[in-house]
Amino acid sequence: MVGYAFMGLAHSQGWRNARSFFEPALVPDLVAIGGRDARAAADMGRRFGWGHVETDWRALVARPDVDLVDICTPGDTHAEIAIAALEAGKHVLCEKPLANTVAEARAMAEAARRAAAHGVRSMVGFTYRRVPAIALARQLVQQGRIGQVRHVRAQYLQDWLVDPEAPLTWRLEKERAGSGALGDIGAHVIDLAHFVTGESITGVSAVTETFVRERPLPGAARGLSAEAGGGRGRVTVDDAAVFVARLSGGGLGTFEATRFATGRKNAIRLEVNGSAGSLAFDFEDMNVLHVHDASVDARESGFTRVVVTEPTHPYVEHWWPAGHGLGYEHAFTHQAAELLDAIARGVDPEPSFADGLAVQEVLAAVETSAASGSCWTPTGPSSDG
Ligand code: SOE
Repeated sequence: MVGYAFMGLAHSQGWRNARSFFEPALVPDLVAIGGRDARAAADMGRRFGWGHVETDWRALVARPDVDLVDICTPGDTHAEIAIAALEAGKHVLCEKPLANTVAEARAMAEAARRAAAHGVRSMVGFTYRRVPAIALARQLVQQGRIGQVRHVRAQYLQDWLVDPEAPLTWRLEKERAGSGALGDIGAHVIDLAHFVTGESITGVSAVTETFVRERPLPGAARGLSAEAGGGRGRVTVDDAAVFVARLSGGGLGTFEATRFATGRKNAIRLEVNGSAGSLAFDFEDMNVLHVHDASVDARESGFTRVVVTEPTHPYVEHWWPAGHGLGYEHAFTHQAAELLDAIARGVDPEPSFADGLAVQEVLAAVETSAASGSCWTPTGPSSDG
């Protein structure tokens, strides 16, 4: 695994729990953890039982005892590491968004396609697909239970940047992160819309905004001077992105991704309205899916609150008895287990790098639309044509 921060933690516990709860045909051996800061990597290695520490990702990829490379680094390094690993014949799990640009994502999808011809597998980490209630939503759409999709309403709301003095971390640097709320969290809801509906986004009209354009550099919080890495820096990504979309089946989508939704910590909301019913999900109540069946007599119809913890629901049989519920981390265990299973069975897992590329194309279209402003019509005296 390359990277040891938040995603490194989430993935590490995923690999460990996959082994115990899913009993995969291929048992993961945590061979080596890599990262520039040897102390931080070693600390993670100790906590989760990684066997070795490598400070150069190239050395990690070259190890003959490494069969799979898990990339948990910022987006600016994904393409280089993933392509090198695939060309070295190693399976790859890569965090989202797949890359920082469409060109990189395309090169990665190409490398994945070439590698797959030799049995080398790749997957992109859109983990929320593996929340049981979301997986159930997809099953219901596939079974035709909501009919033709008319609307997708998707939001990913966080608030960790509301404070203008919150530090300027790598997530706020275009060169490292590619984009801001759009790529970091908007990518998740774009992928969920694709996954749940089975359709793709064919076009967008977007606005983006950066509310706070300058922030203290991380060193400032540690009392460093401007010369030594303190001071203030410019935010080069969006804080929020809002867009409307058309779906390949003729429906309409509205999307919102923001780090300025004061009071919302990790609210992923998805509602799909179809000709025969609707589905609604909110990650803040992640074990629940609201299901509306329009064929039920009007006197009794409405949204049913389905608690998605039955052993017959996706993934749940591997965990606790009905009603005990799963959390954020379980989706990472499901991800690890499904990748191991795909490798063992010799099939290509999902979401593929091609799925990651499809999301990247939407991200790029949103940025192009927002920058051009061509669909933007100001209100006021001149707006009556
Ligand atoms: C930060 O905004 C972040 O950690 C994202 O990078 C993750 O993808 C998201 O799931 C939670 O928030």
